[in-house]
Amino acid sequence: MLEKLAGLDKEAQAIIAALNTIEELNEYKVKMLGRKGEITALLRGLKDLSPEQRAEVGKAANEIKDKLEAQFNSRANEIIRRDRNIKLQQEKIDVTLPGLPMQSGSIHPLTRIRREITGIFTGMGFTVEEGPEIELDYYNFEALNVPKHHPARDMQDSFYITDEVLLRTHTSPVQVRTMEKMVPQIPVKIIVPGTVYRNDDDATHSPMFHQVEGLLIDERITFADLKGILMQFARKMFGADLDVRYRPSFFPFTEPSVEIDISCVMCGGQGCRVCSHTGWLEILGAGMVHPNVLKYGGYDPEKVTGFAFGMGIERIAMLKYGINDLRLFFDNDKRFLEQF
Ligand code: 2NL
Repeated sequence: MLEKLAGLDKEAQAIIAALNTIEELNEYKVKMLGRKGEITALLRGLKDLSPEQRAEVGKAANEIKDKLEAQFNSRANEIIRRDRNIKLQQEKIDVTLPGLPMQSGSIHPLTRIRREITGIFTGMGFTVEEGPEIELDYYNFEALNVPKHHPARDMQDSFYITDEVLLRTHTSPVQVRTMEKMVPQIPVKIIVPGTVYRNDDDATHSPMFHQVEGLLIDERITFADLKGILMQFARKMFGADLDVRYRPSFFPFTEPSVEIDISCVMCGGQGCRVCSHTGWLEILGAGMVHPNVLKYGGYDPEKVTGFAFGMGIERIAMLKYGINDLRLFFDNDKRFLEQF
């Protein structure tokens, strides 16, 4: 039996050394050392031997078993290393291939338009001011000359937090806060972008939207200054050759008040669906600052005058990009956003 073992050992060593793949090696390992393997079968025959022989042969068989096990492992490592080297030598990396394009984000259209609007005004000497979105009724309405029972002050139209605190319905309170901060300095020449909230929600109104307002206070500011600055803005924003018209309007915080239209950017003033066949598009509201509002801000309406204006960023963006549904701005559909 010892001889038979020695023979098996010699034969196995030669075969292991000659095997060339992990699969062949595993197959042979099972054949030799597996449950039904040759060495295992031999060990089963031990029970027919005398106790002395059994000890001797058993010891030899276990030694051979351990030795073969180690040889299987070392041959397997050899094969793995060899295959890896072959692969490394064959694999040619073409360092001149173009890289994968970097996924880049894009600027939200409302952000682009806000920057474009504020950029036009900072180019004319205005500075940007920002303020809280949760506001006191005092700054949002009272100091803006909005009467106590004006419909905008109703619970139905504004988001109140307490009787005195609400989500701002326009960015005008920032202008009042800035007047308080700056008084008695002149000029006050500011542009105020920001998020505002009103309680309506349909195809053309979102409960959250964005505004840019502006304010210029100085000595001898007249309606001619308002026209000059806002005409310049309209032409920089929508095109140098467009016409501008001023329609009388009403806001509690300005007197007189106007709404400013530009000739329709879609049809050039001929009349189309976008301008409801009028040839004109409303882009902003404006007016001379009401004396009461100047007083609330701490300025003397006998010494200084001013004009103010406000526009909706969503509306400007829709006109500029030809977007017909307000909700596209807030759906976060990448197919829409990636176009800007
Ligand atoms: C519009 C019209 C407007 C103002 C906003 C304003 C602010 C102060 C004083 C006077 Cl502190 N006025 N803001 C004035 C006229 C119009 O907005 O259609 N906005 C979307």
